[in-house]
Amino acid sequence: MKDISGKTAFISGVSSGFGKAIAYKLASNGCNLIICSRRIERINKIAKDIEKKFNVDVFAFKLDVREYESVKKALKALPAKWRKIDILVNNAGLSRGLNKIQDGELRDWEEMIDTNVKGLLYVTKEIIPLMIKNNSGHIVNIGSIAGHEVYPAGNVYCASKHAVDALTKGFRMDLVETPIRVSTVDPGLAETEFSLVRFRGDKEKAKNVYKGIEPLSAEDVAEAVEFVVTRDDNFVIAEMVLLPKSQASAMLTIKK
Ligand code: NDP
Ligand code: 8X3
Repeated sequence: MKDISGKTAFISGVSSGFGKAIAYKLASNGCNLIICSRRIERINKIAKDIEKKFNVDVFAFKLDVREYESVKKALKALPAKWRKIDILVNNAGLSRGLNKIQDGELRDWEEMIDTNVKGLLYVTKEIIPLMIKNNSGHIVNIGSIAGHEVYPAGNVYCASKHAVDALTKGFRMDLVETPIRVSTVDPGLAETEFSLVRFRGDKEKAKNVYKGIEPLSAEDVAEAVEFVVTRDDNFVIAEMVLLPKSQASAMLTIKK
């Protein structure tokens, strides 16, 4: 088992859900954190709480992963002590809408592709050179069951997560001659703010998604990421698919 205490993890999308839970979990292993998302007040609060609880250092900043120039600038501006990034968790992501393709909204499609695919690429592009320079690194992408299967009205979200799956495989091939490991953690139904964002704040619709089922929790996903990043250097968990017991596939969930 690899000891990650004193290492540094960069996690995107830490203001809620999986990202937040992953931040607490890695900090509980003694890992220092660089955390970001657009809602800076939430990030600052989380950073303070983690520093107090786990006695680690946290560097928090506001970032919209869709803006390449901001990503580049933020990474270039990292203080020297933060430029040795051992773990990158590409978690920031979202879904917008659940419409048949013929009823889809252009702005939803663009937001999902810009965040889930291009945002992940922008952040990774800036961090890989630092990892290569430091001769170590582990990239963990948060994919989805939607990156393995397509479901009705999931069209563009599923395509974006299939892209994450393809990128994970491509990164692993291209980086095989470097010390950088590449993994993906791919959850099924999990209750976070995901559905609230998908339905643009419609609480009823969001609640209905999880009605009658016991979804995964953000804590479950954080445990999986913890397991992935604490394997020995020669052990790569290429992909890990996580499902709640009542979900057999993206298309088959049993409701009570
Ligand atoms: P949440 O909505 O709870 O969290 C999403 C996080 O992503 C927030 O911190 C949000 O921060 C951040 N984010 C979104 N857009 C941007 C952006 N442009 N720039 C920076 N940060 C951004 O959802 P989850 O925790 O569930 O989702 C996390 C990841 O897990 C996503 O990639 C999602 O696709 C994936 N996933 C979710 C599943 C689920 O059922 N919940 C299942 C499988 C995968 P802010 O808004 O402050 O910027
Ligand atoms: C989120 C899981 O099944 O709602 O990626 O697409 S699902």
